[in-house]
Amino acid sequence: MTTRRDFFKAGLLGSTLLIPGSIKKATQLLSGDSPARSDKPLFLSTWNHGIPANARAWEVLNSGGSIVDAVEQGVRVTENDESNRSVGLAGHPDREGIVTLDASIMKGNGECGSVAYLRRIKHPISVARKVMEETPHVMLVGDGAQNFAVSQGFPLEEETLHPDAKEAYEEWLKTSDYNPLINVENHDTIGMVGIDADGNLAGTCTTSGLAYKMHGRVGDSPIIGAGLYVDDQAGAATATGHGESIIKICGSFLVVELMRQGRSPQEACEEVTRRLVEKNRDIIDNIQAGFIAINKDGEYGASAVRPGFNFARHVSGNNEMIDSPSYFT
Ligand code: SD4
Repeated sequence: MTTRRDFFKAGLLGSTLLIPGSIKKATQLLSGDSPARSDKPLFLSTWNHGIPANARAWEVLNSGGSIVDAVEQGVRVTENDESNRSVGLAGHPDREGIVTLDASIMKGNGECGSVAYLRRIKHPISVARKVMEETPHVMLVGDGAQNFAVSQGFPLEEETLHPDAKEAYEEWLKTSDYNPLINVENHDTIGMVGIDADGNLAGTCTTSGLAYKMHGRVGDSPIIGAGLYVDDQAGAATATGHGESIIKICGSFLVVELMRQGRSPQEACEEVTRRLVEKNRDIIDNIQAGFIAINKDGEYGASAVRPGFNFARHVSGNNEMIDSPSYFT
């Protein structure tokens, strides 16, 4: 059984974070009492694939792109990665064997766009950006989103499963065990938040969602306020993990609102993780969820329900993985 621990304050003190090239005390990086400070620009991205995504974002910003260009181009690297089973068209399908993609993008001035239940389009994040910039709407789904993408010049890809995803799906079909929970083995959505040298914030989130989900299921990633929220006056946050529990607490919006009220990014992420745990007691033993955040001053934080969540931080030319603190040990 999972045991509750007063991790966030006490647990961090004894723990260390493994970082390529160096080992730092967790308290030096992530602590509710002394916010982790960073120089600007800064990028944070969820999971190991955050490293190449951050590297691309950094490159785009350094070559004159805007912060929104950077976070879009950054996660396109992950959408393109054929070895990734939870982002892009090489991802796991739903229970009918169909890959459907969700993505969102947001700028610190409140402009945002998203797509959900999108098929056969390689870069949903760029379609979300087009929704933001070329339509009077925030969100397009399904056939409408696909038609819009095609009208904007996005190619329609073949609807075939990646061979590894096909093999796993055929294996799953033998039992068709419907378990719409996300645990540590079943993750990989990329969420990225970034801040430029002038304090402009932006964020992106893109996923193929929960493996073997019901056809038509949409997670938190394309829901503004759930999977992503950005406000130049306060900060930016994004989420990964079990989408239903993140939606129920408006997770990313809540992180940003707590930062607006003066909490550090670390305190805000921890408080929202606590809220998620409290509201999802019945399934909490089977789910993972994590948050990362930056505030308008370039301080950052992260937290997760359980161990295993990590994120990539790119600052001052250093791109490194950091293990997130977690509510349960
Ligand atoms: C979803 N939040 O669709 C996404 C999945 C995810 O790590 O983040 N997996 O619920």
